[in-house]
Amino acid sequence: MDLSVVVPTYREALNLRELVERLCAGFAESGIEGEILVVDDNSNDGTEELCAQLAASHPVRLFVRRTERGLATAVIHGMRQATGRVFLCMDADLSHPPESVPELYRAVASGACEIAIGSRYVEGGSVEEGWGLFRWLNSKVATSLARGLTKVKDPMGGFFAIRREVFLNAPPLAPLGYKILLELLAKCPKARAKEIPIEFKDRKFGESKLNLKQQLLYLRHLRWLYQFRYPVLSEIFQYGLVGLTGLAVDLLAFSFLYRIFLVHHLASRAASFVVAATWNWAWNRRITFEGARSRARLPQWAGFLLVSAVGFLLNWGIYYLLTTRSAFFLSAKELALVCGVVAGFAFNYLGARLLVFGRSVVAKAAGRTAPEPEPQSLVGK
Ligand SMILES: Nc1nc2c(ncn2[C@@H]2O[C@H](COP(=O)(O)OP(=O)(O)OP(=O)(O)O)[C@@H](O)[C@H]2O)c(=O)[nH]1
Ligand SMILES: [Mg+2]
Repeated sequence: MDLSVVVPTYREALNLRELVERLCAGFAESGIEGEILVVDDNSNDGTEELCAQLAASHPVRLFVRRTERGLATAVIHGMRQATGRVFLCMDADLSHPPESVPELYRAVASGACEIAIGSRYVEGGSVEEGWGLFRWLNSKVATSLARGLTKVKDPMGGFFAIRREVFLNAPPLAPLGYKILLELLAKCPKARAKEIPIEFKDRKFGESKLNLKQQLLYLRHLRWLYQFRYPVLSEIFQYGLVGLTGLAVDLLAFSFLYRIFLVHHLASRAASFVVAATWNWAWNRRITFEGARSRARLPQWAGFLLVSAVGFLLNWGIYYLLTTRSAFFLSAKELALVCGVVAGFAFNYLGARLLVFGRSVVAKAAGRTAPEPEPQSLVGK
């Protein structure tokens, strides 16, 4: 088998016949021995009956997942059953032109690349006129957020061909939501990718399944992928982000106690420190070091407070030492302040990572896997 085309479907019965016929015409014209694997998530819209009909005269196989939902995991499910030398993934709604499939296939089969991407954003590629500003902006923002993971111009489209071995040898895949191509590009950075221009068409039948929930899933997926690619950097980034919110909490708590309850300013300062450190501990436990969430809370909290207090003293102590011992820093107090903050932050982060939370987050990010496939019903051989 040359090519396995995997098509995830949810309520696409109105589009499937045309898709299969146009794909098969392309196979015949280009002399490709191809199969089409439809992975449906229990649409109950006639997809099963239609595939049974199509399978009589076309190389179509249908897999139905009865309980699971999700585009990306459906694609993985299909690719695990595929027999071609090249796998190709495309939408069912005819947005991805079936006539481009042979070109994508040839790019991979010839060895020109390992992943060939049908791209809207390289020269010659296009989207249909009438995309509103919101839709265009949405696509652009989503793509820019993935810049640190891939240089590909259109990693969001979901129309791509991939060499069988690259897929099978990829690290454990755990996509959330829609972005299976981004998952593969991020986890297989050595695979050579090539973008081939396509004309993207808007769907004529059926409804889009891309909703707000999918967009939020995308943000979580991005976080997982950045953790996978840059485990230490993303940990420091998240730690810093939590720290910034902690600063706001510190300020709020201090003003509340000092201005409203008229507590002595030093007592207010000490109390707001405990409140902010507790806030930071809780969010770091939940987000930055989520692998350490199963550990006992109380000793972890106490350890975190201790590390934060030492970090605070270090911060302040360095400022004090620099400005009392050095004439240079005496006239550059802001620089002394920054030195203190950087040293305090570094100590806090290292202390939290090594002493309080442990090192489990990296392993956690690398070890996430997609759910195991459920038993399937099947049409076609
Ligand atoms: N198996 C499966 N397929 C899905 C699921 N969600 C979407 N799909 C399919 O994935 C493809 C892309 O979904 P669309 O709804 O077209 O999403 P989109 O292309 O981003 O949105 P539009 O541009 O509005 O069409 C289509 O073939 C859908 O049927 C799902 O949960 N499970
Ligand atoms: Mg679509």
